[in-house]
Amino acid sequence: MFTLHDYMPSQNGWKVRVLLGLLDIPYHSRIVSIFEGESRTEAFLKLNPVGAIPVLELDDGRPIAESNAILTFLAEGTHFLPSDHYLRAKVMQWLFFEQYHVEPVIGSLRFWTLTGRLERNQSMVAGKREAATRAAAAIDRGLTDSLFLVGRELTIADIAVYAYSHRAEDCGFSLKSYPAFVAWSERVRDAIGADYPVYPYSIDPHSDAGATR
Ligand SMILES: N[C@@H](CCC(=O)N[C@@H](CS)C(=O)NCC(=O)O)C(=O)O
Repeated sequence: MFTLHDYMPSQNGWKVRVLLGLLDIPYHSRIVSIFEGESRTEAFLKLNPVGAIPVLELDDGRPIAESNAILTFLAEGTHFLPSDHYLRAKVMQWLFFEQYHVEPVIGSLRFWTLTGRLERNQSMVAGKREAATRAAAAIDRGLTDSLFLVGRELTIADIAVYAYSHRAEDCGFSLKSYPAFVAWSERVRDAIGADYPVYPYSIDPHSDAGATR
């Protein structure tokens, strides 16, 4: 059985949990206490040299890190990753977009906001907020003529981009000016279903959630 090295408040981990669930793949969950340094131990760095979850460990022990690489691995041969050459490249386009324009932007702002780290990162906040606006506008424009990011069906592009972007309001960012984005969020939420909660950082006593520094 696969093992998912995970941290429940992580939306990168959430992406993988969602796809494993939608594909009905049983797995063993191993929680990594990232704020206590468990992702930086020698043993964990052998699984992922960067020292971050999620990591999917295969039955034979081989690890795959980076949430979107894991999604691609799991989705191969399923309707979540089209086999058509062009559509596959379009899925990749959104996966790379997510890692550059969404996760390090909305993901970071949300993390700082929810764990009391905004003030200590103040010098980067204005730039990130501007980048978040650009990302939301890009997602909105990308959805002008289509139900999902790539065609008419949910793909791993939607799961990846939705993971952090639909939580933008957690860091005080209103999505009201992006109607196509909001309508798509509702479609993705309905397609995914209610079995995949977003966990607050406050479930982890080591996260400093609630601090104001
Ligand atoms: N680009 C990576 C980012 C992974 C990442 O930043 N994981 C965070 C949790 S969301 C982590 O494990 N941080 C622990 C650390 O940096 O020590 C992905 O998409 O998987």
